[in-house]
Amino acid sequence: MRGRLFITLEGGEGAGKTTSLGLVREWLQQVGHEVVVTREPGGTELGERIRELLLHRQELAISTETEVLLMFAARAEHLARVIQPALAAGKTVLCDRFTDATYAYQGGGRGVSEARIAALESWVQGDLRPDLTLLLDVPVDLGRERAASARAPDRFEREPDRFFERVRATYLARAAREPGRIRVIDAGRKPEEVARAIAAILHEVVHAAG
Ligand code: Z5A
Repeated sequence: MRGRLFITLEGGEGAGKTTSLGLVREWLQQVGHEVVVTREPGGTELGERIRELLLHRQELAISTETEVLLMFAARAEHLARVIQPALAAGKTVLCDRFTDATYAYQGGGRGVSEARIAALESWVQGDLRPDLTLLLDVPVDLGRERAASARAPDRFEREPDRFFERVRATYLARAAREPGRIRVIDAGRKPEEVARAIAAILHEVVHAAG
């Protein structure tokens, strides 16, 4: 069995992460990886409760600082109970969003300094970072259109377009700084074209990892 890769999917709303997740899992399983699929915020019982508070309890006022700390509280639990044990057991972890989302949404979107997020990242993760991040990039208006037709908006999805423009810009800036880890996929294309682009990246990166 092959494994032990930590792969994350990122992107703005409606970018197609959920759609792509199944495809990535199948691809990895076909080449012999035992895959654990999980998500953030969430992935543990406590994390899912934090997710509910953060996304769906719209009547609750949550300050920006509290929001960042809750994201990292959920992440600490997720790492301790799911991600690190799976990696230690030789499994590949496929996670729908991770810390790049905190930089994009709480950093770019809400204006929290990168240094504060980086301090929490070091504390909670030590030196663990994803091996590969698939960043599904889509223009904000197209992503919002797709998401709106898919389901009711969560607390983030009520933010104005300019919030999501900052989120997108932060993701792309991070990808420009870390082009080896963060691979940008033009997700504005047809699903089959997006799928082909993802498969090509997986082929290159996963085979290079051995
Ligand atoms: N968040 C945060 O702020 N800080 C953090 O640290 C973390 C998260 C970890 C929940 O994330 C929220 O948490 C998120 C950021 C915040 N808030 N927002 N926005 P989530 O990942 O659970 O929720 P989401 O980003 O809102 O996911 P989504 O809207 O479900 O997007 P998606 O998974 O990328 O899209 P999808 O469900 O695959 O596709 C949406 C629709 O588009 C659906 O009808 C598809 O059939 C369609 N679709 C997908 N691809 C295509 C293509 N290529 N063509 C046409 N139509 C398509």
